[in-house]
Amino acid sequence: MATFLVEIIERNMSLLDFSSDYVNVNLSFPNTTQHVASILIGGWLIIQKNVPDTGSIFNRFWIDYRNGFGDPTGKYFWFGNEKLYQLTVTGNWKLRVEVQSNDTGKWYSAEYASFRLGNEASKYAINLSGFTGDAGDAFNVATYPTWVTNGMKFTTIDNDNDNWSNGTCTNDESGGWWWNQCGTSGLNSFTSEGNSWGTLQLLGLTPTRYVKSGRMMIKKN
Ligand SMILES: [Ca+2]
Repeated sequence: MATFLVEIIERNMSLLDFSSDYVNVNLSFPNTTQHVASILIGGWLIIQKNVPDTGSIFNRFWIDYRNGFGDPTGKYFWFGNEKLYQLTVTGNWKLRVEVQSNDTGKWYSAEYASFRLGNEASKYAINLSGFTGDAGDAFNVATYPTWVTNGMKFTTIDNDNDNWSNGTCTNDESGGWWWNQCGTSGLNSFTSEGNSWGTLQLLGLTPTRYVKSGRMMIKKN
């Protein structure tokens, strides 16, 4: 299999709403000719950003979540499930989630030592293990089995793969995600009270589960 390529083309970019040093990269994928403008922060590749107030931008169809949308230098961004699948089959990748409490403004983080997506035929099912961090493991809420989203398929408004038989968990506010019935991790809403990282509340860290801003990133081991 071809190797994962990263070409550094620019340094020290400044992003809206997040302050840090960034490296802008082009990604080249094995088996395809596409090149994707992307951003690394401290070696982490940004795969999602959300600052609620972005209209219904996350209320999108399967093909959009498959291919990706938004701008990694802007307020919202989804890297794309197909590219995530192609990257995460090339070796072991870590996932880092950073969330800002809508109540307190404080940031928390969750890391998973292993992260991969299945292919499109598997509906890009997510597989996570090796949690660490102070935000809690909202993908694996042991006390609420129907909220465990680790292992779930991806669901969009036009491709319902969740476990809620009476409808889809992806409504106007909740956006595409790996839903169960439904879950307490969800960062692709366009409202502050749609985005949630439920372990913030379950662990007593914050009054509610709601997330003001958030981002996700991956790094190859
Ligand atoms: Ca359903």
